Amino acid sequence: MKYNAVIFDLDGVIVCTDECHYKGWKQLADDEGIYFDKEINQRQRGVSRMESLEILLERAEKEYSSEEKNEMAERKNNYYKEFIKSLTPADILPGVIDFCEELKKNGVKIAIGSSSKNTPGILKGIGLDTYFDAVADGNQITHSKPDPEVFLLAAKLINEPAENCLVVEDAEAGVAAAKAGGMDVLGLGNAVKDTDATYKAENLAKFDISLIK
Ligand code: B16
Ligand code: MG
Repeated sequence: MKYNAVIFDLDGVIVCTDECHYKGWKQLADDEGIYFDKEINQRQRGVSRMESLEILLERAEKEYSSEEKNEMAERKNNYYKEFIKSLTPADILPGVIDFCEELKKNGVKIAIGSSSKNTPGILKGIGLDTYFDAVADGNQITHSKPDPEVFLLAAKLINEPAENCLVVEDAEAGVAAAKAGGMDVLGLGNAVKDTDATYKAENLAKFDISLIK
């Protein structure tokens, strides 16, 4: 295979939690009387919880103190956690398992690189908590995507230099993070519009694996 390892983003690549994030932020925005829509939500994909809150607050009519911001981020996370409680293995996105099994069969290591602090709970919910060779997530990093930190950490955990790793991403910030880390990228979903992606596919079920063989 062309790569020794594949690092997967979580939300939007392994499991579709995007709608849960949207609903959590929307509920918070409604509580506070702040305008929020799906276009604004697109810009929150791949970036940390606090940075996502700052994006939402661009439309706020008043200033919030840092205590208030911490409370709001926590409130959104509580809404979000309620929504993701019902995740099961049936929520794994199309093609994920077949793709990973093919990689494993060919001796390619697999890892997660997610900005989300909820990664451990989500992986448990979908039954993949022991499936990956390494998990790098929002609990272990200080700079979220587009900074490459989470992908560089994942590469380090599986002992592979960046150039031997392929990142699978669905968000602009994630594609930028992978490129900044010196990694090739397979862009899925919205990231197919991203000219920086090395390969593009609507989802993993539609990706022709022979391109990386
Ligand atoms: P949390 P990913 C990202 O996950 C989400 O795309 C992004 O919308 C979210 O703000 C971020 O995780 C932080 O999530 O609030 O759960 O810590 O796409 O990098 O897997
Ligand atoms: Mg994502």
